[in-house]
Amino acid sequence: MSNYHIKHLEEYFQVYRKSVRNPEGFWEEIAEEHFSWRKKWDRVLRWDFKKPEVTWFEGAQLNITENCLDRHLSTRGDKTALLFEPNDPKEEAQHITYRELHGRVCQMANVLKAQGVGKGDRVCIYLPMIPELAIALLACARIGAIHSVVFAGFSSIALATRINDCDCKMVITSDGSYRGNKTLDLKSIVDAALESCPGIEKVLVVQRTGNAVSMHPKRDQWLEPLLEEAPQLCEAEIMDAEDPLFILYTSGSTGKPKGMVHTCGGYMVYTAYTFKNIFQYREEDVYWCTADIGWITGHSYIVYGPLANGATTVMFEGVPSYPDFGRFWEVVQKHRVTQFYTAPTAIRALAKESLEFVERYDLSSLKVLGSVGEPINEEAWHWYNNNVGRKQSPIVDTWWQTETGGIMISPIPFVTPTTPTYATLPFIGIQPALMDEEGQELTGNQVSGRLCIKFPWPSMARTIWGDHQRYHDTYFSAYENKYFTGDGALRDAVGYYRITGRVDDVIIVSGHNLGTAPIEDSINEHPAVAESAIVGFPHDIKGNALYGFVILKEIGEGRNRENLSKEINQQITEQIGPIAKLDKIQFVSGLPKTRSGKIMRRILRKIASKDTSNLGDISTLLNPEVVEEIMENAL
Ligand code: 7RM
Repeated sequence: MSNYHIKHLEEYFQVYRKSVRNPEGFWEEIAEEHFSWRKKWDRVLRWDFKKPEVTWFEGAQLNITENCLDRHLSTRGDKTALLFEPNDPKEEAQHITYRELHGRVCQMANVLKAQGVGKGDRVCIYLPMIPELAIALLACARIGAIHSVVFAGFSSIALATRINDCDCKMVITSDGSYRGNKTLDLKSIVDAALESCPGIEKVLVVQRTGNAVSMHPKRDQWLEPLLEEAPQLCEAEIMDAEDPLFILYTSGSTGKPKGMVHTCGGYMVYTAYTFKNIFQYREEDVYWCTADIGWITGHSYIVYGPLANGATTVMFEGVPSYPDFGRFWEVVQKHRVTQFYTAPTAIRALAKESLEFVERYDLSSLKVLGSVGEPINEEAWHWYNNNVGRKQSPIVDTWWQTETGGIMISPIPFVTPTTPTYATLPFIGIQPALMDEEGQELTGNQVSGRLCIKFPWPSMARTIWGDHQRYHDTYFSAYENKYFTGDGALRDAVGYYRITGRVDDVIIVSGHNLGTAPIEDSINEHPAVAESAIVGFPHDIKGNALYGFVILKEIGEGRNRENLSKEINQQITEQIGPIAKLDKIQFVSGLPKTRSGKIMRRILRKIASKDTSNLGDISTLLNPEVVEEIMENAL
């Protein structure tokens, strides 16, 4: 018997030791006993972090959708797989069984094939949180096409960049999307993007909102009529374990977004195994992750991880504030949700509202609460624990990344004693290391440094699409033979990890990673702007908000600063999306720079956070006088 389901702390330590002493033996056993393979591997692991090159289950063949769908049909055919909760609480929820989901995935897979999509082709998915989104991912996986989901809050320019980077030939989208009391016109965003995407041959459009859209002849088709005619059976394409399953873009501190490539075999094994343990998932549970499938959390812990375990996974179309701030809890009560997984930013927003919104509902079904996306502050942790968990549901603070594919550091509920703000212990098979400034590993406890991982795990991204060199440089060049996460962390006296935040120029706003460089580039394109620098500052709800320091060329006739601020945010919204808008814009005459011309963000960060008691050494600056001016006019 392998250790698929860990039930107490001693067992965790014992299995952890086993996974570190003999990783290949350990993962082989998990893979063998809990998944269906068309062909077993020739070799469990091959790795070299210098190149870098990592393969898991080399030579094995499988299709992840057979594991997520087909193999459940005989035992769970009538069980709800997807539980769709619409934006409007008056619209009925949909319970889609495993049998029905299998049929619908096959139908969509057949449509994709008929439209010329084949194994290895890239398909961009730009959809709201409706069942067709999950179905589209699985349909691509069914036929071996590589999905690239773009979060439907990104602008047309951001969408076009992602479509072109991996050369997608198709886009799957919808006429529109509902978000609270708003209706967004997704199709026209796609139309605008496609003006600069010559590689797109076909656009399939799901009808959701019924608003008027323009359909480009030959290129665009409504999906429903095609689905209706498609057969409900589609033979699964046989994939190699190391064939790409999907690409998902994440922001870096510089340059264009990075298309992280995840592969079939290892990703399946690791997301399924972490899901089972970190949510202590049991057959009769109703699991709800509030993330959007446009992010890695949705890929791994709404779609693949839960379905691989035959779970019931809730997909929620709406927002926490609509029709009022009780919506999450209303849904928990309505569907008797047992595991609830959300982001600190949502918790903080809800904690600001009246407690009545929580108290109104029966939350007794909840067993496990999860947190992901950014550090959870102590206050939010206690609010969540006291009011949502009624001090009975352990909180799993799960640390991981788009690049890691699955949860890396997290308590196992009812197994690992939790401590507020701590992600606690590495998950089975994960070997973290903290590094000092000199590149030495900090051994022992009560140390803090930069967080690395020193041994491969099955769901790690294998490359950046089209740029393996950048994959090497970003993650494997800072410390020899280690994967560098970009985060800082501390290890306390008992060996628990606490993630302290990014140590690079990525800022996490409401749980979304934003690179400063692309935002600065966008601002600098404004004709009145000479130069700019973005930093994060603490924000009650968003965790961090963006503060822009902007040098103007000269303000032309009829332009004032207030208008300019609006125009700058408008420009950011168009080029990146509303999530990257600046909360504060300060016009300055210069930016503090080192002699080599680098902006000293450290100083700007302190000014933006109103923490100017100790600015550190500014004598090495090229222009120390500008610091005084910026401080005086700080917002
Ligand atoms: C899953 C996800 C990754 C970055 C990561 C961290 C931060 C995520 C936590 C966290 C503290 C956590 N993928 N982060 N989870 N920081 N505690 N539990 O969010 O690629 O979008 O972001 O998010 O900085 O490097 S992501």
